[in-house]
Amino acid sequence: MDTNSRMSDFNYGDDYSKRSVAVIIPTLNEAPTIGEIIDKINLLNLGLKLSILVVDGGSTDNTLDICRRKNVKFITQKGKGKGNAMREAVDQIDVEIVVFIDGDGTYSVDEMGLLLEPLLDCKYDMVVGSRTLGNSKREKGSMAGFNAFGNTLFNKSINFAMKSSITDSLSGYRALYAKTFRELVLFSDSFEIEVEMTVEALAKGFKILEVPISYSVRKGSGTKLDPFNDGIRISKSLLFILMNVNPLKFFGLISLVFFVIGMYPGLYVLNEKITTGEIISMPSVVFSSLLFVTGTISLVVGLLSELVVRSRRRIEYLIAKQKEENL
Ligand SMILES: Nc1nc2c(ncn2[C@@H]2O[C@H](COP(=O)(O)OP(=O)(O)OP(=O)(O)O)[C@@H](O)[C@H]2O)c(=O)[nH]1
Ligand SMILES: [Mg+2]
Repeated sequence: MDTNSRMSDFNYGDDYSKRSVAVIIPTLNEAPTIGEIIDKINLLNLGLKLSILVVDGGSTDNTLDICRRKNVKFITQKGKGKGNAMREAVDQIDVEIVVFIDGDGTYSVDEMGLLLEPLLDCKYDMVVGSRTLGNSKREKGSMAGFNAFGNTLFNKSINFAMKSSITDSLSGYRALYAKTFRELVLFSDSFEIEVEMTVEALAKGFKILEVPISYSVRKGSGTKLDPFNDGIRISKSLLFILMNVNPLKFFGLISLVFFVIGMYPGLYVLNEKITTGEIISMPSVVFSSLLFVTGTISLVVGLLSELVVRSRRRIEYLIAKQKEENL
Protein backbone atom coordinates (compact mmCIF):
# COMPACT_ATOMS: atom_id res chain seq x y z
CA MET A 1 0.00 0.00 0.00
CA ASP A 2 1.28 3.46 -0.85
CA THR A 3 2.00 5.48 2.27
CA ASN A 4 2.80 8.51 0.15
CA SER A 5 -0.80 9.02 -0.89
CA ARG A 6 -2.54 11.77 1.05
CA MET A 7 -5.13 9.69 2.82
CA SER A 8 -6.52 12.76 4.56
CA ASP A 9 -8.04 13.65 1.20
CA PHE A 10 -9.50 10.23 0.80
CA ASN A 11 -13.28 10.32 1.00
CA TYR A 12 -15.21 7.09 1.38
CA GLY A 13 -18.46 8.68 0.16
CA ASP A 14 -22.05 8.39 1.37
CA ASP A 15 -21.92 4.66 2.03
CA TYR A 16 -19.67 5.27 4.97
CA SER A 17 -21.14 8.49 6.34
CA LYS A 18 -23.08 6.65 9.06
CA ARG A 19 -20.17 4.53 10.16
CA SER A 20 -18.90 5.83 13.46
CA VAL A 21 -15.23 5.99 14.35
CA ALA A 22 -13.75 7.26 17.61
CA VAL A 23 -10.14 8.33 17.62
CA ILE A 24 -8.80 7.60 21.10
CA ILE A 25 -5.73 9.53 22.17
CA PRO A 26 -4.04 8.53 25.44
CA THR A 27 -2.14 11.48 26.85
CA LEU A 28 0.22 12.20 29.67
CA ASN A 29 1.69 15.68 29.41
CA GLU A 30 1.47 16.06 25.64
CA ALA A 31 0.75 19.82 25.48
CA PRO A 32 3.34 20.50 22.74
CA THR A 33 1.62 18.16 20.29
CA ILE A 34 -1.99 17.41 21.26
CA GLY A 35 -3.42 20.61 19.71
CA GLU A 36 -1.91 19.91 16.30
CA ILE A 37 -3.12 16.30 16.38
CA ILE A 38 -6.68 17.42 17.17
CA ASP A 39 -6.58 20.02 14.39
CA LYS A 40 -5.34 17.47 11.89
CA ILE A 41 -8.04 14.96 12.85
CA ASN A 42 -10.69 17.67 12.47
CA LEU A 43 -9.33 18.41 9.01
CA LEU A 44 -9.60 14.79 7.88
CA ASN A 45 -12.12 14.32 5.15
CA LEU A 46 -12.81 10.62 5.24
CA GLY A 47 -16.59 10.79 4.90
CA LEU A 48 -17.06 9.02 8.23
CA LYS A 49 -18.74 9.94 11.52
CA LEU A 50 -15.48 10.75 13.25
CA SER A 51 -15.18 11.71 16.92
CA ILE A 52 -12.24 12.27 19.23
CA LEU A 53 -11.77 11.10 22.79
CA VAL A 54 -8.69 12.12 24.74
CA VAL A 55 -8.03 9.88 27.73
CA ASP A 56 -5.67 11.56 30.10
CA GLY A 57 -3.47 9.99 32.73
CA GLY A 58 -3.23 13.06 35.00
CA SER A 59 -1.33 15.58 32.89
CA THR A 60 0.13 18.47 34.82
CA ASP A 61 0.80 20.63 31.77
CA ASN A 62 -1.73 22.34 29.48
CA THR A 63 -2.91 19.18 27.70
CA LEU A 64 -6.45 19.37 29.06
CA ASP A 65 -6.72 23.15 28.65
CA ILE A 66 -5.92 22.66 24.98
CA CYS A 67 -8.63 19.96 24.71
CA ARG A 68 -11.11 22.31 26.39
CA ARG A 69 -10.17 25.13 24.05
CA LYS A 70 -10.52 22.88 21.03
CA ASN A 71 -13.85 21.60 22.29
CA VAL A 72 -12.68 18.02 22.34
CA LYS A 73 -14.17 15.44 24.66
CA PHE A 74 -11.73 14.19 27.27
CA ILE A 75 -11.80 11.95 30.31
CA THR A 76 -9.35 11.50 33.11
CA GLN A 77 -8.60 7.84 33.63
CA LYS A 78 -9.24 6.22 37.00
CA GLY A 79 -6.52 3.57 36.86
CA LYS A 80 -2.84 4.08 36.10
CA GLY A 81 -0.98 3.52 32.83
CA LYS A 82 -1.69 3.53 29.11
CA GLY A 83 -3.36 0.10 29.16
CA ASN A 84 -5.95 1.16 31.71
CA ALA A 85 -6.48 4.39 29.79
CA MET A 86 -7.29 2.56 26.56
CA ARG A 87 -9.70 0.16 28.21
CA GLU A 88 -11.48 2.92 30.13
CA ALA A 89 -11.80 4.96 26.93
CA VAL A 90 -13.49 2.15 25.00
CA ASP A 91 -15.88 1.63 27.94
CA GLN A 92 -17.01 5.24 27.51
CA ILE A 93 -17.95 5.17 23.86
CA ASP A 94 -20.59 3.68 21.64
CA VAL A 95 -19.07 3.51 18.15
CA GLU A 96 -18.41 0.87 15.54
CA ILE A 97 -14.68 1.43 15.13
CA VAL A 98 -11.90 2.75 17.36
CA VAL A 99 -8.54 4.12 16.29
CA PHE A 100 -5.76 4.45 18.84
CA ILE A 101 -3.10 7.06 18.19
CA ASP A 102 -0.46 8.40 20.57
CA GLY A 103 -0.61 12.03 21.61
CA ASP A 104 3.08 12.72 21.08
CA GLY A 105 2.85 13.42 17.35
CA THR A 106 5.04 10.50 16.32
CA TYR A 107 2.33 8.88 14.20
CA SER A 108 0.86 10.67 11.20
CA VAL A 109 -2.82 11.60 11.44
CA ASP A 110 -2.84 11.90 7.64
CA GLU A 111 -2.25 8.17 7.37
CA MET A 112 -5.37 7.24 9.35
CA GLY A 113 -7.15 6.36 6.11
CA LEU A 114 -4.57 3.66 5.46
CA LEU A 115 -5.69 1.94 8.65
CA LEU A 116 -9.40 2.53 8.18
CA GLU A 117 -9.79 1.55 4.56
CA PRO A 118 -9.16 -2.22 4.93
CA LEU A 119 -11.21 -2.26 8.13
CA LEU A 120 -14.24 -0.57 6.59
CA ASP A 121 -14.37 -3.23 3.92
CA CYS A 122 -14.81 -5.74 6.78
CA LYS A 123 -11.92 -7.81 5.47
CA TYR A 124 -9.95 -7.44 8.68
CA ASP A 125 -10.70 -7.19 12.39
CA MET A 126 -7.69 -5.08 13.31
CA VAL A 127 -5.36 -2.97 11.19
CA VAL A 128 -2.01 -2.01 12.70
CA GLY A 129 0.32 0.70 11.48
CA SER A 130 3.74 -0.89 11.19
CA ARG A 131 6.86 1.20 11.55
CA THR A 132 9.10 -1.50 10.13
CA LEU A 133 7.11 -3.06 7.30
CA GLY A 134 8.07 -2.62 3.64
CA ASN A 135 8.12 1.02 2.66
CA SER A 136 7.40 2.45 6.10
CA LYS A 137 9.29 5.65 6.73
CA ARG A 138 11.02 5.97 10.06
CA GLU A 139 12.53 9.36 10.74
CA LYS A 140 16.12 9.15 11.95
CA GLY A 141 16.19 8.93 15.75
CA SER A 142 12.45 8.29 16.11
CA MET A 143 12.91 4.87 17.68
CA ALA A 144 15.73 4.26 20.14
CA GLY A 145 17.96 1.26 19.38
CA PHE A 146 16.85 -0.45 22.56
CA ASN A 147 13.16 -0.08 21.61
CA ALA A 148 13.82 -1.37 18.10
CA PHE A 149 15.71 -4.35 19.51
CA GLY A 150 12.91 -5.07 22.01
CA ASN A 151 10.31 -4.78 19.27
CA THR A 152 12.17 -7.28 17.05
CA LEU A 153 12.53 -9.69 19.96
CA PHE A 154 8.81 -9.49 20.80
CA ASN A 155 7.80 -9.88 17.14
CA LYS A 156 10.01 -12.93 16.70
CA SER A 157 8.70 -14.56 19.90
CA ILE A 158 5.10 -13.90 18.92
CA ASN A 159 5.61 -15.14 15.37
CA PHE A 160 7.31 -18.29 16.59
CA ALA A 161 4.55 -19.06 19.08
CA MET A 162 1.61 -18.01 16.92
CA LYS A 163 2.87 -18.87 13.42
CA SER A 164 2.21 -15.25 12.44
CA SER A 165 4.23 -12.62 10.62
CA ILE A 166 3.86 -9.57 12.84
CA THR A 167 6.43 -6.82 12.25
CA ASP A 168 5.41 -4.23 14.86
CA SER A 169 3.76 -5.66 17.96
CA LEU A 170 4.45 -2.46 19.92
CA SER A 171 2.76 -0.07 17.50
CA GLY A 172 0.45 2.40 19.19
CA TYR A 173 -1.35 3.24 15.94
CA ARG A 174 -4.10 0.71 15.34
CA ALA A 175 -7.73 0.57 14.24
CA LEU A 176 -10.20 -2.12 15.14
CA TYR A 177 -13.88 -2.76 15.69
CA ALA A 178 -14.98 -1.74 19.20
CA LYS A 179 -16.66 -5.15 19.38
CA THR A 180 -13.36 -6.86 18.64
CA PHE A 181 -11.61 -4.81 21.32
CA ARG A 182 -14.23 -5.87 23.87
CA GLU A 183 -13.76 -9.51 22.95
CA LEU A 184 -10.05 -9.35 23.70
CA VAL A 185 -9.24 -10.36 27.25
CA LEU A 186 -6.83 -7.59 28.21
CA PHE A 187 -5.25 -7.27 31.63
CA SER A 188 -2.29 -4.99 30.92
CA ASP A 189 -2.14 -1.75 32.83
CA SER A 190 0.68 -0.13 30.97
CA PHE A 191 2.69 -0.35 27.74
CA GLU A 192 2.21 -4.14 27.52
CA ILE A 193 -1.30 -3.50 26.21
CA GLU A 194 -0.20 -3.39 22.54
CA VAL A 195 1.61 -6.71 22.71
CA GLU A 196 -1.33 -8.21 24.59
CA MET A 197 -3.79 -6.92 21.98
CA THR A 198 -1.73 -8.48 19.20
CA VAL A 199 -1.36 -11.89 20.84
CA GLU A 200 -4.97 -12.01 22.04
CA ALA A 201 -6.27 -11.11 18.58
CA LEU A 202 -4.08 -13.79 16.98
CA ALA A 203 -5.14 -16.37 19.56
CA LYS A 204 -8.81 -15.61 18.99
CA GLY A 205 -8.34 -15.99 15.23
CA PHE A 206 -9.04 -12.34 14.40
CA LYS A 207 -7.63 -11.18 11.10
CA ILE A 208 -4.84 -8.65 11.53
CA LEU A 209 -3.42 -6.55 8.74
CA GLU A 210 -0.29 -4.48 9.09
CA VAL A 211 0.18 -1.46 6.85
CA PRO A 212 3.43 0.48 6.51
CA ILE A 213 3.31 3.88 8.16
CA SER A 214 5.74 6.66 8.89
CA TYR A 215 7.13 7.39 12.34
CA SER A 216 8.53 10.74 13.43
CA VAL A 217 10.69 11.99 16.24
CA ARG A 218 8.58 13.14 19.21
CA LYS A 219 8.38 16.89 19.58
CA GLY A 220 8.49 18.73 22.87
CA SER A 221 7.34 16.22 25.45
CA GLY A 222 9.51 13.52 26.99
CA THR A 223 9.03 9.78 26.65
CA LYS A 224 6.93 8.02 29.28
CA LEU A 225 8.45 4.72 28.28
CA ASP A 226 11.31 3.54 30.43
CA PRO A 227 13.13 1.23 27.99
CA PHE A 228 14.68 -0.88 30.75
CA ASN A 229 11.87 -1.21 33.30
CA ASP A 230 9.06 -1.19 30.76
CA GLY A 231 11.10 -3.59 28.61
CA ILE A 232 11.24 -6.03 31.51
CA ARG A 233 7.52 -5.53 32.19
CA ILE A 234 6.62 -6.18 28.55
CA SER A 235 8.92 -9.24 28.39
CA LYS A 236 7.37 -10.64 31.57
CA SER A 237 3.91 -9.99 30.32
CA LEU A 238 4.71 -11.50 26.88
CA LEU A 239 6.05 -14.61 28.59
CA PHE A 240 2.85 -15.02 30.57
CA ILE A 241 0.67 -14.24 27.56
CA LEU A 242 2.45 -16.82 25.40
CA MET A 243 2.28 -19.34 28.25
CA ASN A 244 -1.42 -18.68 28.37
CA VAL A 245 -2.00 -18.86 24.67
CA ASN A 246 0.18 -21.77 23.64
CA PRO A 247 1.25 -23.63 26.80
CA LEU A 248 1.99 -27.00 25.23
CA LYS A 249 4.42 -25.43 22.77
CA PHE A 250 5.95 -23.28 25.51
CA PHE A 251 6.47 -26.01 28.11
CA GLY A 252 7.08 -28.63 25.40
CA LEU A 253 10.05 -26.61 24.22
CA ILE A 254 11.42 -26.31 27.76
CA SER A 255 11.05 -30.05 28.27
CA LEU A 256 12.77 -30.71 24.93
CA VAL A 257 15.74 -28.65 26.10
CA PHE A 258 15.95 -30.73 29.31
CA PHE A 259 15.64 -34.00 27.39
CA VAL A 260 18.33 -33.03 24.90
CA ILE A 261 20.77 -31.96 27.65
CA GLY A 262 19.88 -35.07 29.69
CA MET A 263 20.70 -37.31 26.72
CA TYR A 264 24.41 -36.59 26.98
CA PRO A 265 25.09 -37.98 30.50
CA GLY A 266 22.38 -40.61 29.90
CA LEU A 267 24.08 -41.99 26.78
CA TYR A 268 27.43 -41.81 28.52
CA VAL A 269 26.17 -44.04 31.34
CA LEU A 270 24.53 -46.41 28.85
CA ASN A 271 27.74 -46.69 26.90
CA GLU A 272 29.61 -47.40 30.13
CA LYS A 273 27.17 -50.17 31.04
CA ILE A 274 27.44 -51.76 27.58
CA THR A 275 31.22 -51.62 27.34
CA THR A 276 32.26 -52.33 30.96
CA GLY A 277 29.15 -54.06 32.26
CA GLU A 278 29.04 -51.67 35.21
CA ILE A 279 27.92 -48.14 36.00
CA ILE A 280 30.83 -46.25 37.49
CA SER A 281 29.99 -42.56 37.09
CA MET A 282 27.11 -42.11 39.51
CA PRO A 283 27.08 -38.27 39.14
CA SER A 284 26.11 -38.74 35.47
CA VAL A 285 23.25 -41.03 36.50
CA VAL A 286 21.95 -38.47 39.00
CA PHE A 287 22.42 -35.57 36.57
CA SER A 288 20.66 -37.22 33.64
CA SER A 289 17.84 -38.52 35.88
CA LEU A 290 17.25 -35.03 37.25
CA LEU A 291 17.16 -33.55 33.75
CA PHE A 292 14.75 -36.21 32.49
CA VAL A 293 12.46 -35.83 35.51
CA THR A 294 12.42 -32.03 35.07
CA GLY A 295 11.71 -32.45 31.36
CA THR A 296 8.85 -34.82 32.11
CA ILE A 297 7.37 -32.47 34.73
CA SER A 298 7.55 -29.61 32.24
CA LEU A 299 5.77 -31.68 29.61
CA VAL A 300 3.02 -32.67 32.05
CA VAL A 301 2.61 -29.02 33.12
CA GLY A 302 2.31 -28.12 29.43
CA LEU A 303 -0.36 -30.75 28.82
CA LEU A 304 -2.38 -29.69 31.87
CA SER A 305 -2.05 -25.99 31.00
CA GLU A 306 -3.18 -26.72 27.45
CA LEU A 307 -6.25 -28.41 28.88
CA VAL A 308 -6.99 -25.39 31.08
CA VAL A 309 -6.49 -22.92 28.22
CA ARG A 310 -8.69 -24.91 25.85
CA SER A 311 -11.44 -25.06 28.47
CA ARG A 312 -11.11 -21.30 29.03
CA ARG A 313 -11.42 -20.65 25.32
CA ARG A 314 -14.45 -22.91 25.09
CA ILE A 315 -16.11 -21.10 28.01
CA GLU A 316 -15.34 -17.73 26.40
CA TYR A 317 -16.80 -18.96 23.11
CA LEU A 318 -19.96 -20.20 24.82
CA ILE A 319 -20.40 -16.94 26.74
CA ALA A 320 -19.98 -14.94 23.51
CA LYS A 321 -22.49 -17.19 21.73
CA GLN A 322 -24.97 -16.83 24.60
CA LYS A 323 -24.55 -13.04 24.48
CA GLU A 324 -25.24 -13.04 20.73
CA GLU A 325 -28.36 -15.15 21.22
CA ASN A 326 -29.66 -12.82 23.91
CA LEU A 327 -29.27 -9.74 21.70
N1 LIG B 1 -3.69 8.24 29.57
C1 LIG B 1 -2.40 7.88 29.64
N2 LIG B 1 -1.59 8.05 28.59
C2 LIG B 1 -0.29 7.69 28.71
C3 LIG B 1 0.24 7.14 29.89
N3 LIG B 1 1.56 6.88 29.68
C4 LIG B 1 1.83 7.27 28.42
N4 LIG B 1 0.72 7.76 27.84
C5 LIG B 1 0.54 8.27 26.48
O1 LIG B 1 0.67 7.16 25.60
C6 LIG B 1 1.32 7.58 24.41
C7 LIG B 1 2.57 6.73 24.22
O2 LIG B 1 3.51 7.03 25.22
P1 LIG B 1 5.02 7.32 24.86
O3 LIG B 1 5.71 7.88 26.03
O4 LIG B 1 5.07 8.10 23.58
O5 LIG B 1 5.54 5.85 24.63
P2 LIG B 1 6.11 5.21 23.31
O6 LIG B 1 5.45 5.81 22.11
O7 LIG B 1 6.00 3.76 23.46
O8 LIG B 1 7.64 5.63 23.40
P3 LIG B 1 8.49 6.68 22.54
O9 LIG B 1 9.11 5.86 21.46
O10 LIG B 1 9.46 7.25 23.49
O11 LIG B 1 7.56 7.71 22.01
C8 LIG B 1 1.61 9.06 24.55
O12 LIG B 1 0.59 9.79 23.94
C9 LIG B 1 1.61 9.26 26.06
O13 LIG B 1 1.24 10.57 26.44
C10 LIG B 1 -0.66 6.99 31.00
O14 LIG B 1 -0.29 6.52 32.07
N5 LIG B 1 -1.95 7.36 30.82
MG1 LIG C 1 5.57 7.73 21.53
